[in-house]
Amino acid sequence: MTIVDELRALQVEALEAFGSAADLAELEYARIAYLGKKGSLTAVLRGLGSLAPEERPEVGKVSNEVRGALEAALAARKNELSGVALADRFAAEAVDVTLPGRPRFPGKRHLISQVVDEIVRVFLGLGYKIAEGPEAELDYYNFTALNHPPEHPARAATDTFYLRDLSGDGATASGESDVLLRTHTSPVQVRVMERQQPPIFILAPGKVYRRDVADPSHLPQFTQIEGLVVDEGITFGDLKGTLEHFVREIFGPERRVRLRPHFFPFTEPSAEVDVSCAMCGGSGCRSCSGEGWIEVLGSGMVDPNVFGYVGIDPERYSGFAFGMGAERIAALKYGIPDLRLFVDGDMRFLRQF
Ligand code: 2NL
Repeated sequence: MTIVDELRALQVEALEAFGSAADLAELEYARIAYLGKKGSLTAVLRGLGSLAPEERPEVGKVSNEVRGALEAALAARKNELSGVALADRFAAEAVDVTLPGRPRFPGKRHLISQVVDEIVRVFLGLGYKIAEGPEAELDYYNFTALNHPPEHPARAATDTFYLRDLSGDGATASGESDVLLRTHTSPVQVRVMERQQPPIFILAPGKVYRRDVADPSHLPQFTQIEGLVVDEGITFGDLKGTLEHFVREIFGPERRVRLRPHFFPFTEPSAEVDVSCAMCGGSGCRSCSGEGWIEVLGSGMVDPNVFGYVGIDPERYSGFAFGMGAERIAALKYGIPDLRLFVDGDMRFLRQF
């Protein structure tokens, strides 16, 4: 075989190798094999030196043609394979914009916080101010100034969490007071009356604590909302109108309100407030135990003894007060059968609201 035949055979072989390279890496191997420093074409050209002078022009011409053909074929195949590689990458990274989105559950306010906000808005609308105070409270503000006699059962260590229990009746001769976790937010209102003369229109929402075992209708910690109005000429009619407005704002305009006589140490007279049952409209059903009415809060006219403790003149001023549990209001409004659901932290329940 002449050297020219060898070159032509090499060209055919190399073109075949370039054409069958499946990707850029295989093509690079083929380039090195034929056109590299130690490649087949280079090896043939090295043999040129031993040719007879009259053969050289012809062989040189053919070898240049072969090199040119191989380089052109290599460039064309490289171009082709790069296009394929890019198309493969686009296919692998493709995003199907027609797929439905994955559902996300961003955080939200707890149902009790939402209900407290809703109630707060109703009273802000009536011109009330929000009042706050300590959760660790003095016995004096939680019980004594609220007209609880020393032997009142709510003061027992079985009903109230004591943080500092000095003597058993709330105070010592030195004037020190027991410290407890407040059992209602009334002490917040006592503190306001102590430093501010009427007119007083306040709402006191906050956490309160009672030594109860959790069951469907009791929690050892819950959220109380109390309201207090003190001014000249405040009557029981003002109390009733205020509570009717509140009930209709929170539960709906068709609900009726009923006041039942009751007793609280800090109000006289006192009344419990019932709302007509949402389930039966008042005729009686399972949800209201056949009563037609459901209790939602306690209320009354501020006892003059309480005014005595805080330095407000009971001859000039009168007032009303009310208190409710936010968890109980939420349970009634949303038909929730067990208050413990609010504190168990089960997201399947909480997410619904
Ligand atoms: C209930 C009943 C009530 C009050 C709270 C109050 C506060 C002051 C003076 C007089 Cl400073 N009264 N608060 C009055 C009546 C009822 O709460 O069932 N709470 C969960």
